[in-house]
Amino acid sequence: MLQLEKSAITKPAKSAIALGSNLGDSYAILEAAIQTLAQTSGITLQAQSSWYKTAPIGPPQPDYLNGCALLQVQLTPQELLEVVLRIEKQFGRVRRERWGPRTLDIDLLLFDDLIIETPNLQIPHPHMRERAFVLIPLAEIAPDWIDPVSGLAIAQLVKRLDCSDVNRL
Ligand code: PH2
Ligand code: MG
Ligand code: MG
Repeated sequence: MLQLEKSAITKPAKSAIALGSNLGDSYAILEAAIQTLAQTSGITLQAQSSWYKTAPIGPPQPDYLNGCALLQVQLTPQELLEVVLRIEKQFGRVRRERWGPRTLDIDLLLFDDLIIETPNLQIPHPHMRERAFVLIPLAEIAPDWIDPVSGLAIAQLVKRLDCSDVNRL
């Protein structure tokens, strides 16, 4: 019988992700994480934003470097989540306090026009609409993507926020 790999028959999807780091050599870590993603089977890197230096949200901690990327994926959202969790671990992520400092954080923001509400994965990312450190880089590479929850484009969402603490590197 003809054996087709799952990836060969799944229609590619588009996903937007956010990356952040505020421990270690953040720039080198983020660039290496993007390259690791780009080399992962089932993932094609389509666009990468600039990196931004951003004031921390949450407990007192160093400034972050943040950016976003657009991926074409032949993976389910759950499979993509497993890939990014594995890459976070590979770059030394240790989970301590919520919203505390980290060598690498990769969050799934959008996946086609899907709305997913499961205990370990929510898409669109539940906090993306209020975070300038997410929306400013995302607006650079996907201004017209419509957030399926609010019905607003990323370029519209970013206009509602104070963007003063997010500065291009
Ligand atoms: N991530 C957090 C908490 N606070 N602040 C900035 N500036 N950038 C982040 O990526 C960030 C944060 C939890 O994921
Ligand atoms: Mg995060
Ligand atoms: Mg995260």
